Amino acid sequence: MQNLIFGAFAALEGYREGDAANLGRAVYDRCTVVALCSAKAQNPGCTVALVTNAPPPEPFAGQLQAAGVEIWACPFDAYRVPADTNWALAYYKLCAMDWVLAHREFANAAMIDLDTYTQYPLDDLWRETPEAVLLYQVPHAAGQGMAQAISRVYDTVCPGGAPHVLTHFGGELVAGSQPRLQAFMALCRAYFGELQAAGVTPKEGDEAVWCGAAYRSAQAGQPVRAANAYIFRYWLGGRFYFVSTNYVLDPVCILHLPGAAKDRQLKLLYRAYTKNGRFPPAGRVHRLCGLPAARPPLLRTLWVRLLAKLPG
Ligand SMILES: [Mn+2]
Repeated sequence: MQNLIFGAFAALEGYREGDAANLGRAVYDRCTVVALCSAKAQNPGCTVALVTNAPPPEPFAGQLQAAGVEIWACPFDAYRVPADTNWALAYYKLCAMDWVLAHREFANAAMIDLDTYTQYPLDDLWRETPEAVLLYQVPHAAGQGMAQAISRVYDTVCPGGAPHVLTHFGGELVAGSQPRLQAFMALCRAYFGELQAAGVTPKEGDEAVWCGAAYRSAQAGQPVRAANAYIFRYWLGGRFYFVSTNYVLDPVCILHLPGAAKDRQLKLLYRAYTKNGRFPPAGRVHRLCGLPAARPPLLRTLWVRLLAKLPG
């Protein structure tokens, strides 16, 4: 049985994407082409699919199909929250994972965000998925605003044992074997149901649900692991430039480029791909993304070596 890589995209009239203003459909369509065509290029033996309630228009649909990416229609009929909720559309990822488990056969699957670029095959990820569900662990301390909010949401549903401190997992990658994902989604459904019953709609979107389910999964002896060797968030903004040299040293497979990169770096990758029919070489992708040199600054290094040699 094949392994599956898929992305989920939903559009609903009047629904919000996230913190940033809604960017407009074409921005997401370009990202979809980059994310899924690069995933297919690096993983030709995997089924790669877009799961969506709003299939992309031309030329994007044709570009996906030409690369061997399938488009699967999945209604947004579960995990719906009020339209004005922050990250309301991101809840579709939970709906899409449920749908894939109910309607498709696969050995292992990875759902990935569509503001990503896959630079290496996921072969090693598939070695881990029979052992655990893997999620990207956001490097947030317990007191970081979003991490804390996710824990507080859990407290409202489970006051016994509060205050809980949950691990902050993002929703940019959710991977596992078919049976592990089945068990994990049962926990997601149950937790989301409890939130609904308590009248709580997390402002943190799907992440609050993944985190609650991951917390319970670990407690139930069903392991959840950090997927950080396979995907990493690179924030490329001028005020929040949070990056790592792990794009090239012990390199991750998937570059996640959230925020403004959707309409900058990923747009330029789309242009290069559609112009040349293939993605640029790795070095050019890294330069385009403004990732830091994977070596220490020369003069500072020499100066510190010199100081260390001096007696004192
Ligand atoms: Mn993302």
